[in-house]
Amino acid sequence: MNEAKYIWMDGEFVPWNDAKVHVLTHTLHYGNGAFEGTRAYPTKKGLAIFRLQEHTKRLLNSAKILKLDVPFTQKELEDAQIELLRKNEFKDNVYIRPLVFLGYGKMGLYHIGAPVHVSIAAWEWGAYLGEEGLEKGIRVKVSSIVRNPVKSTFGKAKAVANYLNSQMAKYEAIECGYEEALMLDDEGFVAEGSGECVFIVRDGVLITPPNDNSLESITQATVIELAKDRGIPVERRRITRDEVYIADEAFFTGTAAEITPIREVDGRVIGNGARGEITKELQDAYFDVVYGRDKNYEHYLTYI
Ligand code: PPE
Repeated sequence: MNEAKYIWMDGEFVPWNDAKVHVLTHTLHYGNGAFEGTRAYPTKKGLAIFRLQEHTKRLLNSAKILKLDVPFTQKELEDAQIELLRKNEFKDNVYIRPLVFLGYGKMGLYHIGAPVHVSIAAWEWGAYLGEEGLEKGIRVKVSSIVRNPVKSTFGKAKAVANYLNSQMAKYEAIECGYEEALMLDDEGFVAEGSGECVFIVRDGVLITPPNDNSLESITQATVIELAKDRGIPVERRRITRDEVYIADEAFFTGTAAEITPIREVDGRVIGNGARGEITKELQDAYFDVVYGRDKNYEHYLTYI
């Protein structure tokens, strides 16, 4: 773990090693919490947080869905993230992890009345699926674990509890010798990765499923915007597992995963088994945006 100097906890900057909770922390037992994952990149004008407002809004929306009353405003949470990055004096790519959780003081499932806490940690975090993965692509397994169905879970929330499913899918994929899992929805259509949305390319058309069975991904939305800007046609529709097998290109998107090409799925080589052309174009475009090299997208950056 890349430790940093401070973690923000309920309005205070606490030394990294003192950011602790009680073992009877409600969220630890019953899994009701909401989190975010946001990245900041070094630019010519210093460190810049990518789409801070959208990520912070999604955190508050997640909390609303989960009936967690956050005792901070959006502005306060944005300022806390900016200040945290300043205080930690980061030099490299940074991952920011805000968490809304229920603390100590009340046990039992009825969570109303349990104290709501917010913590924000940040640390330097490189390529999520490896530097080599970013360049050469990764090997993926369709998971035996179904993505949390909308009938019984809250897919619009980045809820702590949603990630048990993702964890098991990821574990299974790695145990089977792959690098990442691709989960299907409860009807058998392609949903998302354990922590990423998925795209395929067929005959020059970029295709990604609607967010009925995937997180409303900020990276996915950015990639769609970048593609449209470049005149690449985009379709949002359901994808079947076998359609991924015969795609010309495929890739994952996520804050942590950025744009990671997929070179193989269930033993089927995707396209020519390397990072595809459109994937490369969008990956380059994405990195230009987050590293502050594309003037047209500077409005997505918050310089700290
Ligand atoms: N689907 C899931 C299930 C998901 O967890 C993420 C982000 C996405 C899609 C992409 O969303 P966005 O980051 O807004 O483009 N996953 C986060 C957690 C990764 C982790 O291991 O922790 C992330 O990328 O930050």
